[in-house]
Amino acid sequence: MIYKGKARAYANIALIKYWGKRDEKYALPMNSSLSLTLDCFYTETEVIFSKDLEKDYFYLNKEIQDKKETEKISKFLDLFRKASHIDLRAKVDSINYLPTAAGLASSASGFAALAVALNEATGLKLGNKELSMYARQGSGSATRSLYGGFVEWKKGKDKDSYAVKIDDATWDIGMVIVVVNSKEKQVSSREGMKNTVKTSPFYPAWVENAEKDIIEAKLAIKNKDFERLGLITERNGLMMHATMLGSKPPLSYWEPESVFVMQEVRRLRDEGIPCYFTMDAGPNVKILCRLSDSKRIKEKLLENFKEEQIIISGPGPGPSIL
Ligand code: FM0
Repeated sequence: MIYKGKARAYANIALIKYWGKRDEKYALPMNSSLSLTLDCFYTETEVIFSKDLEKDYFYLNKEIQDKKETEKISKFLDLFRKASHIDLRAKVDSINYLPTAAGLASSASGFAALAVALNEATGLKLGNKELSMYARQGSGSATRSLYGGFVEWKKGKDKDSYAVKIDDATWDIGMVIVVVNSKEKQVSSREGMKNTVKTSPFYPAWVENAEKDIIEAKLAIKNKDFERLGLITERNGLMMHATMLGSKPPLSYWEPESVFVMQEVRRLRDEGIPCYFTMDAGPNVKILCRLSDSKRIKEKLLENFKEEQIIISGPGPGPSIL
């Protein structure tokens, strides 16, 4: 007996960030977050359950993964094995499609693609809301990759925390991603956020403010008010980094080039191009802009960065079954 499924899911970048869990076991977030799904980067994953397999196998970009990585996947497979009563081992084959070796987070598109492939393979026929709750338990940011466009991941009550679509983002909006460095990060977001929750005196203020930012960002999206959305995005990202700077030991993902790009964005804005930066748990900078301005922004950055360090992306769609 063989059960098989294959799916594609796109990455997303948070405009209002997720940083911290209130429950580690069920991966429940402290605050709601809001993202834009991107079309420049996606993961395709195939999963096959078979009675001929004596253990789980996980291939990433055609390379077999070690015990630690495979265990993470096995735990995620267990959620679906339990729900579907399919007690077979599986082979998971995952490929990340990126324009360059960008070192961008792939856990969001990765776990979203795996969740959709597993839904197909097990025949569970879960809806997107349920699937986003499964994806959440693989990686928090994956919750939001179950939809295209602007997506909110609602923090919810008790164990109820899932993603909803806010807007298709079919207006003139996009991102320019500046890859300043593609080295492996030293502190994972998982560990970084855990320690921030535990030790940063700024953390309660972060949580309180995040809910206000969500309301304001949703209003800006509803009114297609790009500048308001940009300003709230930039401020929220900086506040997340301020919160982690306050933790013990202090945590920072910034590199000198990151600061340089942030200053360039401010300069571009002064020159009349509306654009706003945000950063995640790494040194790369993402610039929210009008898609129609993205080429001009890229040209400006080409004065200091190489072609392959600058990626333009439009809004991406939700996952698809392959
Ligand atoms: O995406 O511990 O999902 O909202 O990217 O796997 O739940 O890797 F800037 C950081 C992503 C965090 C913000 O954390 O953590 C965001 C971040 P996990 P993730």
